Amino acid sequence: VAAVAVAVAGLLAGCGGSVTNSGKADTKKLVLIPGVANEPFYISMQCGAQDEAKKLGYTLDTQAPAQFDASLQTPIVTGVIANKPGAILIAPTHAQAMASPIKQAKDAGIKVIEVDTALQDTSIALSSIASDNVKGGQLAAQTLAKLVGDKGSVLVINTKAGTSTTDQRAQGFEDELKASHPGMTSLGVQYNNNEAAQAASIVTATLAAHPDLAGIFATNLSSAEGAATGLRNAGKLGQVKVVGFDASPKQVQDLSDGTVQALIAQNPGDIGKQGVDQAAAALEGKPVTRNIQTDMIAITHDNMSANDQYFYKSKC
Ligand code: T6T
Repeated sequence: VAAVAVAVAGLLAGCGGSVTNSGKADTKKLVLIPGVANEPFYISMQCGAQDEAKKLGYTLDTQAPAQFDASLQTPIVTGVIANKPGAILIAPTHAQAMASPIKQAKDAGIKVIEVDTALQDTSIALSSIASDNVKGGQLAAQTLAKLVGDKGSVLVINTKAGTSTTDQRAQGFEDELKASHPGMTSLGVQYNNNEAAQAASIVTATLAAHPDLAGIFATNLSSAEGAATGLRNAGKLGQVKVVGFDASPKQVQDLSDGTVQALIAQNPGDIGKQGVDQAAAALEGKPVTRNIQTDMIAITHDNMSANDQYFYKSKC
């Protein structure tokens, strides 16, 4: 009997989607699907989204993949569709690979808002809220140029190819070097699979081949945290200048103790807040803004105490 009960429960769970699907969407329910769980950028985004949802009378659930990977984010989207929330706020982990599951959400009548990363196909989401990532890459190049005296070879550490934001940052960085910093040579882009340990290994290998490496642009949190570790391991702290994107507690510590020289901090709390505002507007039949840019700032050791509102949170 118990086995039958389990089997029936399993069947019901399997059919749960269709039962709810036949019902109407819960237009007061929002779901945030970040790129990865337990990471200060997305935690800060979630804090901003939660506060705003509460203020506007919505509930907000968060469901995040264990790794920044489309194959892990896809089943989360599929599961969320079955529960029919009014809207999803999603950070797609891949500009193309996430198009199909996210389009299924749209086709099921769920309002789709992109937070931070975006799909290449701009017809699926109603609104996208993000930093100006090309400009962020440009700002990183200008900041690194000052730190290395506008000369020498520099390395770009990126996360995963196909991540819209970090690809734009790398592009903005490379374009700015070509346009305005002829004395600097880029050794090109290397990918760390969004793992800090891989970024550290990239730094070790690059230093072995290029002992005169002048600087590193680390395009996100994992690359910057790992770059700092790699330089520490190699005994090259301070000798190789690092400009990193993001401002996790570890990154802020690295800035404070001089391991990295600058951080381009984003405003993930505001991305979450504005994502909820756009979702609410879409659900309430009000005008929706297709693209919203949130602010970003270059923080150095000298101005860090004045900018602590940009430091990311590890809990709300
Ligand atoms: O840099 C952020 C985010 O903007 C990017 O899209 C992915 O990486 C982070 O989440 C930091 O880990």
